[in-house]
Amino acid sequence: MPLTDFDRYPLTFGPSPVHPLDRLTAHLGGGVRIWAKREDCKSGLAFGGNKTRKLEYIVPDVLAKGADTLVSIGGYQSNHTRQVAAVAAKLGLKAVLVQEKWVDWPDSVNDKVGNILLSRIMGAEVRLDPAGFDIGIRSSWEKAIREVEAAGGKPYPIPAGASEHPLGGLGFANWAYEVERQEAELGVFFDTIVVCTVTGSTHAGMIAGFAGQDRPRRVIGIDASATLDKTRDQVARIARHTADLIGLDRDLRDDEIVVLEGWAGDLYGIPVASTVGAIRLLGELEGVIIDPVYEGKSMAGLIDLVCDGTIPAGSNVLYAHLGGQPAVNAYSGAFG
Ligand code: 1AC
Repeated sequence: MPLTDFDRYPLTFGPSPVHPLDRLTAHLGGGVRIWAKREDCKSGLAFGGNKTRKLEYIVPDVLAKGADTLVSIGGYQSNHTRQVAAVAAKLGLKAVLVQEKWVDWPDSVNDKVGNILLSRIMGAEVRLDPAGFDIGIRSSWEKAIREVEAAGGKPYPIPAGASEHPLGGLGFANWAYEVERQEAELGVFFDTIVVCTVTGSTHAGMIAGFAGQDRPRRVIGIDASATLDKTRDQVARIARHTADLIGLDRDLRDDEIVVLEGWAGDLYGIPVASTVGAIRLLGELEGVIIDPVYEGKSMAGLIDLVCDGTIPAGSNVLYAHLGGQPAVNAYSGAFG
């Protein structure tokens, strides 16, 4: 059915702002103009971020099912679980968050500050788990769901990044239509979109949403999972599922599903030199803060793709800022 017919529970202020990054544009040259669309500035919930937009399409199902506890999962510095905690607080529900040790990062406060601190402040029950990184369905999360149930609660399961949720792609399919409306207001066409991708539904939703529009554009996912094949498969699967849900009347082509490698380093969540360089550059030139896990890696990709001409002169690039910056507090060691 058309996207506009899906129930949506508003959790955000409206469209996320779009603005040019003029000093970055001048610094990189290459005849490419760079803009940002700011998921970090879209809601009043715990510093915002991309997951809130996805949760807008999931909350009606939570309410319809009469659940009293959102049960979700991520790494210690998960942005997703922080936004689940915020939404639970706003709705008067409980949140149980399984936080796995997805990243072996040496800052001693990595499990205490940043995103995880915010989740604790918002009253979520945070359960630390020693398991390492994986974007799939996790036994620790399934166990937490069973435990909430056994204790008499009514759990509502939300997988990592809301990505494996059947409605997880809708929020960013809607983002694609929001971009189209903003383009009409701004008098610009973004021929290239750059987005970080790990669990996949942000990127997949964009692909599905843009696929229903008249003018083709390139949606470039920059892998930050360092498990490229898993992320690529998950993006493709969620994009096709979301396209079906919103009634796209054609199959997605393989060339619409672009996940590039080269900026993740060897491990999810570990910043490499290009990540730190990109974070510093955006901070110094634009006063915009990005994070070491997601946006630092996608911005490093954007910089290289402009500098090596892969994104050609004359392009208008829209960089999706997904709002992961609370994690910087847990990464002081990266900035010496
Ligand atoms: C991995 C889903 C993810 C998060 O923030 O936990 N982006």
